Amino acid sequence: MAPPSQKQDAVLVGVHLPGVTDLEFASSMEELERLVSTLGYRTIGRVTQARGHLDAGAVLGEGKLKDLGGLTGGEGIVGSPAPKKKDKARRPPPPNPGADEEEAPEEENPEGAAPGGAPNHRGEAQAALVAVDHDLSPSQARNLERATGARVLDRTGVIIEIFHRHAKSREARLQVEIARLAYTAPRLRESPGGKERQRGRGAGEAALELDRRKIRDRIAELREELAAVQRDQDVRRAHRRQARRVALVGYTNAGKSSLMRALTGSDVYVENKLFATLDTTVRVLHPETRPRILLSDTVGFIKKLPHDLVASFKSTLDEALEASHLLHVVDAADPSWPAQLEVTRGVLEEIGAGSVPSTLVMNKIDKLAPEDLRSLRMRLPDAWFVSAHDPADVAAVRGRIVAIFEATYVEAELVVPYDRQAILSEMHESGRVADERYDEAGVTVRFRAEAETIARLRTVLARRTLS
Ligand SMILES: Nc1nc2c(ncn2[C@@H]2O[C@H](COP(=O)(O)OP(=O)(O)OP(=O)(O)O)[C@@H](O)[C@H]2O)c(=O)[nH]1
Ligand SMILES: [Mg+2]
Repeated sequence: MAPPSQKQDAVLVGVHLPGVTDLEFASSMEELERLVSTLGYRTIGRVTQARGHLDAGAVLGEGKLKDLGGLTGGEGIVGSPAPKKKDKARRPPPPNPGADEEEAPEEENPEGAAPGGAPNHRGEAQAALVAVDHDLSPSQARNLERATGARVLDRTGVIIEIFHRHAKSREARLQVEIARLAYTAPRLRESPGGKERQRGRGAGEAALELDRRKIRDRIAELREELAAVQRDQDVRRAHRRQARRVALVGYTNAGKSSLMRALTGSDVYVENKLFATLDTTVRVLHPETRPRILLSDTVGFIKKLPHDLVASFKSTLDEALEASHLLHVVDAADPSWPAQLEVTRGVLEEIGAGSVPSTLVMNKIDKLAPEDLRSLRMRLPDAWFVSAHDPADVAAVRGRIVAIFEATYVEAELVVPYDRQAILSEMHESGRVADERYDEAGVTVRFRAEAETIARLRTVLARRTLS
């Protein structure tokens, strides 16, 4: 999906907590910046602080909160009056999200001013979004909104927004909507200065409870719809189950879709953005093998993937989980690849794919210095080292995929009578015909294929010969 045409500004907030290394902290902030950019915002500043814990009130200490307010046009104090402007961004999605309208930042903020309304007294650029690299409690989020006058999203909120905007298939859209509502329900509150306030606190609470109930009902409805969509999917999947399947899995932006394109000659979506792919796509390995090998491209993983999304995306990934082999793609040029590798392994375990045979594919080696590549090769002797942009590497990957399947082949010699040519063509379809000799009884075929295929063909041949 195209990003909003008019980029808006964001400020990132990170607290460097004890036990987190400098590299981990830096790469986490870097990743947040990319997530925010995927949402269509430009990062104009970062407010970071080393602290022993996250402040229960507003995450940051007083001084840092003031700095943050300076970047957003807010007062920078928790006691600031709630912003008056009726800003959709700050409000939860409507309890009936069936309409499912796009929430592009510029729509929320047509004038391009900070949602707080008041212009920054220094007349500087004001950020409309504060993205916090930690999970926020509803009250921390509210306090930060008060102090900054900006929209506040935590990491989970940012990720859910991205999924919400990018999900295309019916199934993915339903899954994201469920995750989004589940995330929103506890964060619902009376809108400040709204009608409920005037009607008195009791009425406000009742309205809030009603909204929450509507959300719960809506989630139940969506779950039913999802179950129906998934039943359809299962039927379609069952038809494909025969085929041999390889799934590309890995951290977001590792290069899965790039490899998929190169290996299948297809035009799946590739972008230097996080979560470019949200749906599983299946294509045939190209040039085609006999029998065909199918390749699936899947949604990328990310650290702290909201648990709800892991659960809901499990079914998007089911397709991949049925693969007989996983290619675990890693961005070898990203210094935090070891952590990304661990995250991916963790999620694979969580969704029950931990035992599917897999091969590590260290991608983007064109970006590595020769000495770094050498030491990586020594460290990971079983991994494949490739650049998805190098046709020779891609051809090698294809060859290795084919070899994985052919390694399980066994060889047999079958005699096919001349009046059974259909069987001969089936053999060409389902395995590798090494040699054909023509004699009186028929064609003697030296054939390599999976043991079950050979057993099946033998049965077919024997049955027809007897009759
Ligand atoms: N230099 C270099 N860049 C690569 C390579 N492979 C992929 N990229 C780039 O990395 C970025 C991400 O590639 P994608 O193929 O979209 O990554 P992905 O793993 O599908 O990402 P998600 O769908 O977000 O999970 C794109 O800008 C690619 O052009 C490579 O081998 N070398
Ligand atoms: Mg992709």
